[in-house]
Amino acid sequence: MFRKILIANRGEIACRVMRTAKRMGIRCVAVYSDADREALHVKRADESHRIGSPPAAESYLSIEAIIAAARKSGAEAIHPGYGFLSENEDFAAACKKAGIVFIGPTPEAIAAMGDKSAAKRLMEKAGVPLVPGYHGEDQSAALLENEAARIGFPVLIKPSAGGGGKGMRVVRDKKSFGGALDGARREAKASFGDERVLIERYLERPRHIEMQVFGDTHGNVLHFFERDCSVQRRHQKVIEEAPAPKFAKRAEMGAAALAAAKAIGYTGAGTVEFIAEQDGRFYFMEMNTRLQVEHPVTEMITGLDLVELQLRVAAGERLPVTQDQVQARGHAIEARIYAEDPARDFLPSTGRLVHVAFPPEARVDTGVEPGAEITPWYDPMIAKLVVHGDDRAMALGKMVAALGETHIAGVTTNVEFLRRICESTAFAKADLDTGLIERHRTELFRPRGEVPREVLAAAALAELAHEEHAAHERAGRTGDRYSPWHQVDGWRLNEESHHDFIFTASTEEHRVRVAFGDAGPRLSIDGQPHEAGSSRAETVRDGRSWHIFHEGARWTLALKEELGGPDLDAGSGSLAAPMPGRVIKLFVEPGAKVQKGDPLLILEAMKMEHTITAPADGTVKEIHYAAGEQVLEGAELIKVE
Ligand code: MV4
Repeated sequence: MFRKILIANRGEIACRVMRTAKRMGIRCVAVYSDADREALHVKRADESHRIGSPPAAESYLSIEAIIAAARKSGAEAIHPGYGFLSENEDFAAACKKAGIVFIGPTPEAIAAMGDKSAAKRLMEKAGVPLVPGYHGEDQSAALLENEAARIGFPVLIKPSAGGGGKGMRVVRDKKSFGGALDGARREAKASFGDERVLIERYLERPRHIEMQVFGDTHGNVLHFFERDCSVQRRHQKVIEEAPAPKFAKRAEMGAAALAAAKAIGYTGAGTVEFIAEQDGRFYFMEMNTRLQVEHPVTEMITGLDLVELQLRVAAGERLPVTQDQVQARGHAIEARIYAEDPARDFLPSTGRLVHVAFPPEARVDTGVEPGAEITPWYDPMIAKLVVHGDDRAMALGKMVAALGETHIAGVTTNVEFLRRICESTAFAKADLDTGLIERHRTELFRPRGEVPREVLAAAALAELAHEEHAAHERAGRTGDRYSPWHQVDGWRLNEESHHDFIFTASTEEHRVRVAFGDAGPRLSIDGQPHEAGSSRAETVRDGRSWHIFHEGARWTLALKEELGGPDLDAGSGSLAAPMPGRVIKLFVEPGAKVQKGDPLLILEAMKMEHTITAPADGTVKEIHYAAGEQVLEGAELIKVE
């Protein structure tokens, strides 16, 4: 086994790879751009090397910089993670040339699957089912149109060079074919520098189901079952699960995936992607020659560690299991948590993570910690939440709970959106296809309404508690912990015994009054008395704002101003007791010169003695009570000028 590996990636996948490598006693080398100096993957590594400036092209995509870092560190192998250079055949070849093991397939296998059209021809030869269509070299318009008619409308024109849905055109009848072809060619040329297209029968409600495969260098190839990744948004996966629900063709798909992998002598972790019709018929789409983002759901149902297997296979070991030994147990679901704003067309949200808390019950793969920054330079994924249950319903229940306990502040996230998907009837029924989000957009994107009163109440009480705590801190510093100058609960300086808070949340404005009585605080919200409810809320302070996590939603309330609170920096004035009590000692007489902090009198209330001190240097003008006298709430005790 390797003694030291370099991870040519960042974020959660770099941390994920390191977790397994460290468990196996392998030393880990991180690489980082200037934007990632403080990143978690750098902290988690045994050693780290700077590879360039923030743009990926100048760092994480720089083959030379990464090979140089590997040489310098003495790493024997490089794990590419996903994205960046993971499917770059030149990188795999450069590693080989440098005498470093690329933890992945051969450059030839990467190349064979990189050309999507050539891959389909190869798969056709290997007997892997393809969508009925045409993917030949002859690109004359007349021939393509004839092929479309032969396949039968609707058809889909796809760029040969592209994946990911870019430049695809649905054509519903023969007369629109010519125009659509011209458009598809122009877009393919602009996007991929290659105007060749292929034509397929258009599937109206396809599912995305993919098979995890693994090959070793001894000729063994296994599959680790399928994942359903149908819940996507603009070709970005949102939720993935394993096994695929309501899917009866696992064995056939497994056999097809093995045939695909064997056809190219595949080694390492790979994924064979299929599109499946609602009745289960499936067709090869493409093969990803890397570890996938969603690999954890496969790990959760099989109990295998795919990174460990990658390392073993790359080191020349045999796969440690046979196909029969790989069993699927239960159901796993993964949700991708992104720093993005669903209300703003999923615009990435950058900034510092003020607060990050994940549920202990879920597997959380993340590359960030509280205080980390989400920068505009890279993919804004914050974490992957993965749950496992005996069946899909149990896993789904766990996911809903886990999303509700995922509390992130500082950036906007898709957590609530994910929860809505998980709570939707379509997803609960596993009525899956790639159009699920679009079809249910009214339900999934409905506005969430006004700030709940419970949330406003929680914010007001949290702010009050915070101010009280801050007052005690100040009192602690000035040596008089019980001075009412430093209290915000019952003691007021010529003020009423309540606090008013005005909170704003986007266009809303609410006033919360907290009044103090013998039985504890009483709240009123926008003039209406508020009874504390039974729901729980977590509060996180962020400057003059509060983030309130309540029933799966996050609300951010800005404190507009505070009315009726004590002026803690009061230089002079009168001192009033907003709670009833008794003066038990006087330290001064009228006319006495006092210095800031001098004790003036002691008041006893609620079984506690409170020493009242001078707020500033000055002269005692009036004393309204003698020792032993009862004091009513709000009464002015003493006046200092
Ligand atoms: C299709 C299709 C329907 N019919 N092919 C989109 C990405 C590309 N890799 C393949 N894609 C599709 N190919 C035929 N013949 C629908 C899609 C498709 C899709 C596929 C998988 C996952 C999400 C998708 C979202 C929209 C369209």
